[in-house]
Amino acid sequence: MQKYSAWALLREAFGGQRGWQSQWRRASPAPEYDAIIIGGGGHGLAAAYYLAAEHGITRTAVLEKSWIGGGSTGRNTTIVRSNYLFDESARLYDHALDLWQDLAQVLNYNVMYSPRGVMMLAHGVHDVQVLKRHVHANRCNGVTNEWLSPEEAKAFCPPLNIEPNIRYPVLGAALQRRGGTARHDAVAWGYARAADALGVDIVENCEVTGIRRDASGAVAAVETSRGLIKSRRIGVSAAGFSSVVIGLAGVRLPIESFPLQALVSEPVKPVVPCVVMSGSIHAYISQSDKGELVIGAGTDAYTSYTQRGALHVNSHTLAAICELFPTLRRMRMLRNWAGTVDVTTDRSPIIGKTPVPGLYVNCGWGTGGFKATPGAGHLLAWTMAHDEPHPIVAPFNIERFRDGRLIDEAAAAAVAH
Ligand code: FAD
Ligand code: PYC
Repeated sequence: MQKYSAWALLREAFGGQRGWQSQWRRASPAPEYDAIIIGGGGHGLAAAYYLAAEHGITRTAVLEKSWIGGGSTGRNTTIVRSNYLFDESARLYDHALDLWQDLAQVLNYNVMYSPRGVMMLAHGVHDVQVLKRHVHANRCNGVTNEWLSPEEAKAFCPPLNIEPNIRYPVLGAALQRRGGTARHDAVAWGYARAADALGVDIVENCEVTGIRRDASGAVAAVETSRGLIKSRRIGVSAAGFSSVVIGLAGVRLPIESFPLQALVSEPVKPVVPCVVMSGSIHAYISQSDKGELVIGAGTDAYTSYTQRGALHVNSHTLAAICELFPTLRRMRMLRNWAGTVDVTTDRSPIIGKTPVPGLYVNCGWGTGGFKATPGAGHLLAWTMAHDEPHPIVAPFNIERFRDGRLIDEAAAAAVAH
């Protein structure tokens, strides 16, 4: 027979949740919501906003274990683009890009979306073939993208070194003029303020530690560091930690988590007018409106949840940046950091229903989910409200890994991983 300690019996009597001591003091019933979103990043906050604004589901709680926007939303390098290869991805990322156009007006919050152009460099024959394939596939799908000669690339970005004898010669570039940047934390704050105004509760310092299911197997409540909260509709948008959170309901995801690093220089006057990326040399650069050069690397080579990365990754990236932009060689680094990204086998996200009734997931955006923030939130909200996948996200289901219907976007991810 199983033995219980007095503490375990007391905890059981108060519902088994970790915050049971405070429940003892308060002895109030657990609050109940029409929807819960786990994760207060841009995606989760956007989902809560669209649930309220477009589906009338205003009794929604966003539960965030630390502070809103403190995850990858506030750590990313803000690149927005939609030049992915496959038809399914073209629909998904262009849907997000469409929402970026008037997001500041919709939220009445300046998200500083700046379509200054995203240029992807080719350094070898294989790069040229891959990027030209993307240009042609994008144009067939109505997604803007064009091929530039090295001279045209330099005209678009004057500090770029196109000398033929350098270690990474520029043989051409794919340019998406509609791509660009936005201010990452303003996106989280804008969605949070707009959702809050519609009645959504945003609860910070509230870590979800358990997901409870009823006798039929459907979700019924979450256990949190602040007590039990009930809901029959739960969306998980906890990038980097999604397999841990979804695992609380007994579902396994084909996801691995890696650190992804970036850094900024001291601020200087405008010098880099667009975004320049190079997937094959693990480096990319843009300049923020504050003047800092924003530089990023590929993912670290090992799995980790640490949100800090290995030094050699940055030094490799900076060597490549200095070769491509010799005028920047004497710049100083101001700060560096990392975030945790959750990566699927095919480098495409998972959005939709899970095998557990009432439990929905939005994850696996890897190195590229910032650009998707409005679209991911919009489509997750639709899916939760209708209890069926929105047609745009239907191909991005969990079952594709079982059925072999992968959407392999590793080359379009542009950031090596
Ligand atoms: P997050 O902002 O990470 O939000 C998830 C939230 O869930 C976090 O706040 C976390 O605290 C919370 N959470 C986790 N577990 C729990 C729990 N148990 N209970 C409650 N809350 C929990 N993408 C691009 O498109 N362009 C880029 O230029 C780009 N650059 C990047 C550069 C770096 C260095 C990094 C790290 C990422 C980059 N990305 C980029 C990827 C992008 O940042 C992410 O895909 C995107 O921000 C994910 O948004 P999110 O809202 O889903 O996640
Ligand atoms: O997806 O465009 C992207 C990106 C750039 C840097 C990290 N991710």
